[in-house]
Amino acid sequence: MLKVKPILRFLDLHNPLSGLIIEKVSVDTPEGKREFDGMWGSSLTDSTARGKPDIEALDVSARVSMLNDVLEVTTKPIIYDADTGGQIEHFKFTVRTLERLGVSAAIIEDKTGLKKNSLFGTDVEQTQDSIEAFCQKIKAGKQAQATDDFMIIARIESLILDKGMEDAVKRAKAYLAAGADGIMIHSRKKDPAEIFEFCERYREFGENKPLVAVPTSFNMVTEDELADRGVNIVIYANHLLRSAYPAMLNTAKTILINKRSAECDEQLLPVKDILELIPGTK
Ligand code: SPV
Ligand code: MG
Repeated sequence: MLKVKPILRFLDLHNPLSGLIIEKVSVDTPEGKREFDGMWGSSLTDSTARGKPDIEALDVSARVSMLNDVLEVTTKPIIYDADTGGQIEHFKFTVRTLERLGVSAAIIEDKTGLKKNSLFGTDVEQTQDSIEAFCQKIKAGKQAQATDDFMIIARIESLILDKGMEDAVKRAKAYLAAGADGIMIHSRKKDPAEIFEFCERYREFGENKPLVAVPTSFNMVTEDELADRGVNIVIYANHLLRSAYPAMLNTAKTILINKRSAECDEQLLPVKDILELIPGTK
């Protein structure tokens, strides 16, 4: 898919129903049918959906069990958010498990210790891993793979942690040399300038390995603008859950206010449609 499309778009996954939306939704445009290419197994939305903080509190077995349920009813590729990847000795098993399950890629981020969500930036304590230790983790993961198909993408947190562009570029080179199949560069700025600068520097390596961007903060940037700068995968990391939560909260409040459900019905999926949403229910 990476070879034939200019840019791939992924959307957050937190249960099989969100997976089915990603699988099936499409819009007709003057350039033809447009759809999502795959699912992002977000640590933030998977944790949030289960009422847990995004600090690797959900263990790998719980995360994998959700993916397994998703894969029973969908077919599109999954990129799994593997957080820090955990201990190197444990990461090897995670890779084997994901690969066996049919997940396409895992992204590990170069942080160590208690992981906090990147979008907190420097508001919370977050520790970046050393280049040497993180390269060891990448190498161990690549060695653990049973086939050539699975991808391990290295995520750089230098811009998130205000360590600067030079640090980000240095790490990208080192991680690719250690065997990473691609790089994810993250930023929490509203302006995409630092992402664009990184893209330019990255293409100078001449490596041609996929580059991943997650435009949650710099959300004015378009897919075309990212593709023009050499981004290969764009991830909308949390948007399905962020849209579901206010809708559910509003329904709950409307019932409380009115002491009945008639007032919220207009905004809901009709009962007939929920019964027929999943094929085979009848
Ligand atoms: C996630 O979706 O869990 C991510 C992306 O890791 S972010 O929340 O921006 O760190
Ligand atoms: Mg995450």
